[in-house]
Amino acid sequence: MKDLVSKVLKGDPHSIARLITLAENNDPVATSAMKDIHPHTGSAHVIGITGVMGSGKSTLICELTRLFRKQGKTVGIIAIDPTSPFSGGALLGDRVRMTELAMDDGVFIRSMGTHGMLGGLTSAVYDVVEILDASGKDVVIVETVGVGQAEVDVIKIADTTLVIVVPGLGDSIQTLKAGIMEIADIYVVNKADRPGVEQTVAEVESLVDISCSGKEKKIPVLSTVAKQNKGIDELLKEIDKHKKHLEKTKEFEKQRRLRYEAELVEIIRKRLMNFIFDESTFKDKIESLINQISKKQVDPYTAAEEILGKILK
Ligand SMILES: Nc1nc2c(ncn2[C@@H]2O[C@H](COP(=O)(O)OP(=O)(O)OP(=O)(O)O)[C@@H](O)[C@H]2O)c(=O)[nH]1
Ligand SMILES: [Mg+2]
Repeated sequence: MKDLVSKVLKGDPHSIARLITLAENNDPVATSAMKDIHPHTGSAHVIGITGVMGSGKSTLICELTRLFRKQGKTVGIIAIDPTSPFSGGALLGDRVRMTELAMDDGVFIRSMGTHGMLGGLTSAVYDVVEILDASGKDVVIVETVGVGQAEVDVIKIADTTLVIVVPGLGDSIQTLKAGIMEIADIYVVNKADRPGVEQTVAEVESLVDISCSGKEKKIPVLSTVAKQNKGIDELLKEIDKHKKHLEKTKEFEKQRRLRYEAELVEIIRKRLMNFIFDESTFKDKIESLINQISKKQVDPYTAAEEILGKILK
């Protein structure tokens, strides 16, 4: 185990992959390794990228990664793929772009299924971010599709969050209005080669004006054509600017605390759920309470209080 940790800290890709798999499987070895790894984390810039399905997130990540590599930075990429129950494969958008990145030693790509996630992100995602950070990656990018809790949770993990929208999709603007407006640090209107881009940019900007009114910092809105590598330089500049802004203000620390709080809550939640629902101590009790609830001998609240009372004892 010590050997595994020291190899991960040296950036060995096989050891990184192995530890991630152990973490995904809730292996006790991983728990122990994660404890050793934590002191070595904190230097990676974590970037979250969310947006509707097919908006070009993966393509954008590939292009951004290329630029980071040109700057000599190493990159870890985590693609959270809700459509696939499999994990471990590399499922980033464009194959040619992918292959090029996959052959680069300075890039580590991992895809994770949302299988088994209860709405939000599992603690395994937090683990993977920590592992890649500790392995020396300068940048860690997390891709999530903009549906449900996972996209809201990504802001808790990421120092800098990008929300991707595309022209002509009234839907994506509606989604923004419906509440993810607050999560973006940078808006990207990708597929700017498509008709309607000016209108979409204008719509996003007017939403930004409303949500940023009275604040000193306005959220930037950029347009890109990821497929043709257009606008990526400017995007990278905005990302760097945001990072500098975080470092200059107290925001960076605040953001990190948000991540650790989310991670702590997730670990406790998972452990408690396992304790209550997997341990045999409670299994029979729960079965019998469910029977009683069905027969109206007890109500669900009283039953829940009985279980909680046992834990708190
Ligand atoms: N026209 C146009 N197509 C693009 C652009 N960027 C990406 N695409 C294409 O859009 C499709 C989806 O791209 P992805 O990068 O896989 O999008 P994604 O958001 O990662 O998709 P999911 O992970 O499935 O949600 C691909 O066929 C890309 O080639 C762009 O700027 N313009
Ligand atoms: Mg993708």
